[in-house]
Amino acid sequence: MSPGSPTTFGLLASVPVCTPLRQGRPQQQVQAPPRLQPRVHKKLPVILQDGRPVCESLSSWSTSTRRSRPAPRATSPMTPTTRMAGKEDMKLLGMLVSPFAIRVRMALSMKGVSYEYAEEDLLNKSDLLLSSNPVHKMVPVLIHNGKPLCESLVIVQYVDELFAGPSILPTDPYKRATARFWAAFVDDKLCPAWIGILKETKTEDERAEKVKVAHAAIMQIEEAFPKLSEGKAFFGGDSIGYLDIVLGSCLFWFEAFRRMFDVEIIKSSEAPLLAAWAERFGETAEAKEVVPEADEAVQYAHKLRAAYAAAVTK
Ligand SMILES: N[C@@H](CCC(=O)N[C@@H](CS)C(=O)NCC(=O)O)C(=O)O
Repeated sequence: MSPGSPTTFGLLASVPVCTPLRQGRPQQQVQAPPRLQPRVHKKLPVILQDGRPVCESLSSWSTSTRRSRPAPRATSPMTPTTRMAGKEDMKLLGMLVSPFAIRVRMALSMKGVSYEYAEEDLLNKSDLLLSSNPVHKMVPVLIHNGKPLCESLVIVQYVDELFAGPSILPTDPYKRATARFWAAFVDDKLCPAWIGILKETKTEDERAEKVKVAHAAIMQIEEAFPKLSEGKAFFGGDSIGYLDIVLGSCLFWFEAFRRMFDVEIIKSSEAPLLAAWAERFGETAEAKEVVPEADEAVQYAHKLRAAYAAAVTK
């Protein structure tokens, strides 16, 4: 949108009944918006910007509040807080096979930021992790000049905003909001299902149920891929961006499940676009630099399942 161009915003938000879904998020049956996220959540609010729907309140807020700002640039804007990579005091608390930590490592790598990396033992968490993320006690935590930041999506956006260089999130406000919508979808719908395969399944039936949920989420992303990628190789266009990192960081775990349980989360027969995207993602320099071999995940999974089993029989 160029500054001053006519824009129509319509907000569909008038139905009063809200049912908490997860973490208090309102849930409401809503008529499907016309395009782009047509059958995903069916919830309010939806903002219509020039006829294009933006779903999820946090995504639409970012779009609507940017209305009067200057037109986006192709690279991260050099605001007073935007820095050149290189001389920052950055420490990342991560774990080799944590897809969430991998997102942050990929973002730092894309911006050319050097940082100290500390591998956490999640069965014996460090005092630094516990004091830096007292709320969730999880990796990743990025400690920048002594100040901790938690939650992978928050950290990736922080890194993107802080450092100059190619933008990780789309610079266009609508595409940016849409990328955030789908990132939230990956974390709210897909991740609990595939992590559930690892943690919560004892029988084949339980596993099959989790695989079904993960698969359904994948099919929705498959349907959205052509529009999000605009016919290009990646969600981010010709090179990887925010959504590529968010979803791509999970792929080696899907391969681990295939090896462990003979289940397929992305079936090339049913999700050919995502299957081809996953191949391309794995071939990128960024993925090769940071994403571990699936066997690392298999080994970790055995260790984790043994720890869960021991905890249950105590
Ligand atoms: N929503 C979080 C999820 C982070 C997460 O699940 N981290 C896991 C490792 S993959 C963890 O630290 N688990 C430790 C625990 O559950 O105690 C994010 O995006 O950063």
